[in-house]
Amino acid sequence: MAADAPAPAAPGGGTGRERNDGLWLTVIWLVLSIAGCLVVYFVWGPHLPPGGMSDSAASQQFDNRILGTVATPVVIGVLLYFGWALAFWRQKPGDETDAAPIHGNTRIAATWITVTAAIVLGLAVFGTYELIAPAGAGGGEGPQPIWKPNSSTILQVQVIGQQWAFTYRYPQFGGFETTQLELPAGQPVAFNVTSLDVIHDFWAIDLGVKADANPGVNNVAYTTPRHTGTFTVRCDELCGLWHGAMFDYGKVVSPAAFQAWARTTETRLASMTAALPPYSLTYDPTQISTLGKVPAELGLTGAGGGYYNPADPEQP
Ligand SMILES: [Cu+2]
Repeated sequence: MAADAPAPAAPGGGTGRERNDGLWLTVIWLVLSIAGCLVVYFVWGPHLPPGGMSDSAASQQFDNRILGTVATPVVIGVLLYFGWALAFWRQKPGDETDAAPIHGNTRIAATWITVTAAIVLGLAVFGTYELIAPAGAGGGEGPQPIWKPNSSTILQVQVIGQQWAFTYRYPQFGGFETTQLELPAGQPVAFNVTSLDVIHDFWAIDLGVKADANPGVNNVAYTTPRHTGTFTVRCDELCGLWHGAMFDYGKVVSPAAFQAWARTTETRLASMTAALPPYSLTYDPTQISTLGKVPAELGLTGAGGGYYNPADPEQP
């Protein structure tokens, strides 16, 4: 059998019409793919998640635009071939003949391997670069991050997860702890993410930040908010009964507004901060003797938020 066999005849036998299916499919696929890629990149792209609220979010949106654009010709090719087969190659009523046997096509095989290898390897290089370029792309990098923002003024924010709330400590402002997450626009932020009990996951969706919160581990993630607004924070690791309720909202404000808020909050919570254990990258909840006063002052009830009392039977 010749290696370079011609394209197989349509199953079910021809009707006498000579139609070059390969040519037609290629032309239609090319036209639809060019149009589709332009629509995906330029029309749909700017609306893809997670938006452009931070540098890592914008970088992820760019990645999604590129990946969507690369996938478009593939999706169009599959759907077009499927539709074409249904429309033109279906079995005619009463036609019992078999389709022509196919024994391979070197040109198609070589093209397939070359194109798919180029796409996969190209995306691997692209993905690696995109992970490194925006200081870790908003992902948790563990306790010793390799990729850091190129800045000497990084705002440190500690994210403490526990069943079932996140609280935030600001070590550069006396180490106060609050349920409010506020960030200044334009300044790089280091999230030091940890947990007091089980594994949680700090996901600041619109900021493109996502880092596991593990007990006894400081997991660092970076981003730089670009403009003011509100963003959603969710726990993204199934962490118990009220996991679904473990979400809140953060704010990006102007640098001046942030300074005012942080100074005011530092002063307002000074007595509570004094009752907290000293700021540390991780905490051992069984060693924390501070009791119910802190959650109460944080305005939290039940098991959520603040440091829990190990002796409290209500606590996990
Ligand atoms: Cu959780």
